[in-house]
Parts: sequence; C-alpha cells; structure tokens
Amino acid sequence: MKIKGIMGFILILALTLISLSACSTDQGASVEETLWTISVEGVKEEAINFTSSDAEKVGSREVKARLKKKDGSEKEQTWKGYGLKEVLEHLDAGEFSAVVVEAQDGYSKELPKEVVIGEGTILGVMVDGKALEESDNRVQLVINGKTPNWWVKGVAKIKVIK
Ligand SMILES: Nc1nc2c(c(=O)[nH]1)N[C@H]1C(S)=C(S)[C@@H](COP(=O)(O)O)O[C@H]1N2
Ligand SMILES: [Mo]
Repeated sequence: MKIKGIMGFILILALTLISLSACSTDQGASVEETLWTISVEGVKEEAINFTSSDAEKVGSREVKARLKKKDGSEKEQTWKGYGLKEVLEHLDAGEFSAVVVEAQDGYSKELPKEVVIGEGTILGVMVDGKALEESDNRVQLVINGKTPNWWVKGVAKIKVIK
C-alpha cells in the first residue's frame, strides 16, 4: 500500500514536470512573440504598429552589403531582413516621395524614394547569421553602398511622406 502511494506520487510528479516543460518549450518556440515594434506614420489616420510578427508575413531577404567606413575601407556583411519597399507595400502605403526612418534615440535619416525602393535597402534583423540582440536594438536600417551614417540603428518609427 505504502509502495503504491509512493509510486503514485512519483508518477504525478513526473507528469507535472513533463507538462511544465512542454509548456515552456511551447512558449520558447512561439512565433507570436513580439521582438520589436515599429510605429508607421503617414499611411493611415493613426499610426500603425508594424511588429516582428507582421514582418514574418512580408518575408525576408538577404543583402550582401558593402559597408563603406569613413576611413575609406570597406567590409562586406551578409544581412537578412525585410525589404523596406515590401514592408510599405504590405502596409498599403501607396504613393510617397520620401520616407523618414527614426531611431529610439531620435537619430533619423530621410530616404528619397529611389533609396526606399532600392533592392539593397532593408530593415535588417540578422547579420552574418547572428540575430541583432536587444542591446543592438533588434532592427537596423541597412542600405547597401551607403556610408554608416545612413544605417539607422534601433529603428522605432517610419514616417511616410506623400
Ligand atoms: N540610432 C542611431 N543610429 C546611428 C547613429 C546614431 O547616433 N543613432 N549614428 C550613425 C552614424 S553617424 C554612424 S557613423 C554609425 C556608427 O555605427 P558604428 O558605431 O557601428 O560604427 O551609426 C549610425 N547610426
Ligand atoms: Mo557617424
């Protein structure tokens, strides 16, 4: 009787542990988890929240970007991210003349239309196989061929200018 009781207890304990670990694995693998949010202004009356989950619907692109340093040297990086042009299409932004990309720290760049629609312009989330971490602000504007001052880090806001 006593043995049965102990066995029963161990069984319940084991089942509890298994269900708990299954839960945490579920959460860890969740694609619903929002890693970042970018506020998009100038499309609708109110700002649109474009999240990492929305971005997955856009589909990612790889860009081999030559980063021109100020000392004249160049380094090549392989970036993965979401084409700015595709993101705007996904949001039904329609016609525009320019787009302002703004960071959490207030740093910003105004991109003329031809830069916005360029194949080498993406919201980068991964460089050389490594995801940008929270300390690196998760999302960085990448523009192939442009100097580092164009590469806005920690993109927080996108303003569409008609
Ligand atoms: N959010 C944000 N992004 C930014 C800046 C900034 O001040 N804030 N500075 C820009 C400038 S002027 C340069 S030269 C590069 C510097 O990038 P690095 O620190 O990786 O060399 O980031 C660019 N992106
Ligand atoms: Mo700079």
